[in-house]
Amino acid sequence: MDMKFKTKKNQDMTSLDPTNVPKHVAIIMDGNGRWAKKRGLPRFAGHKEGMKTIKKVVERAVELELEAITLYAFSTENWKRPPKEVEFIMKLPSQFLDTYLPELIENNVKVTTIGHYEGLPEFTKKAVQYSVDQTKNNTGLVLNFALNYGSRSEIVDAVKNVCQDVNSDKININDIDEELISKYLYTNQLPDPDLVIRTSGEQRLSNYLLWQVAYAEFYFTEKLWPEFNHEAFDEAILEFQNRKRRFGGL
Ligand code: V0D
Repeated sequence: MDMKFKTKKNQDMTSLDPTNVPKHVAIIMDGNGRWAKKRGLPRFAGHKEGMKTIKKVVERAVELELEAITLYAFSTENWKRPPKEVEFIMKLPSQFLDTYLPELIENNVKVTTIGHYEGLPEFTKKAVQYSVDQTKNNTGLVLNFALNYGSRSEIVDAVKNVCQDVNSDKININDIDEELISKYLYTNQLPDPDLVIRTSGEQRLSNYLLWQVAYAEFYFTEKLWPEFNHEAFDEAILEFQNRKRRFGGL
């Protein structure tokens, strides 16, 4: 083995440690439109290509036995895009599932969603609901799609529900602590993300999982989402592990 890159504890810094992967990776899949533009293609083509990347990342996440990945598929801000583009994007879940649902089931993947799902078009909801139903008893990777999602709105919803439960004497004001707040968020079934990945060179959180990423590592890459692949995902996880090792060595 190459002896050049090792920590004090004699850990190899150049290859993935499969026993120390992040539990939950949250991803902002940016750069689909830019990928298409670079090739003289319409933005739609980039969104379609982006679905192939989801497949690759899910395959790798299954291999590495991650607990969950949360993908920012559609934010509440994305409604401001041209109507034709929104219309196209809303057809992607059913396309994705037509192609990949059998493979997800085979891999014991459980599909879930967070966000204001009821605000999506009927045909989009149907496709997503079907895949959630078909995979609800699966016990492997949780593939969580943030759809019509905004983090501040999620926190507003949580506050309202907490107040309602105080009003109806289900809980006492003194019961409110960080753990309770976490249970009122859409992500209550999941561990907090330990790694956030954003592609396409942007370095912002864009109203994504604000509460949940309090202790997460952030990984930014210039790669556009359609260019992101197994190797790029491994690189992000390796960087996560190396940061943990450096921190652990202090
Ligand atoms: C567009 C790149 C898969 C990023 C990927 C409705 C933006 C392709 C889904 C999907 C989108 C969602 C739920 C589900 C199965 C698949 C998806 C949207 C956008 C927003 F159960 N790709 N994808 N959903 N894009």
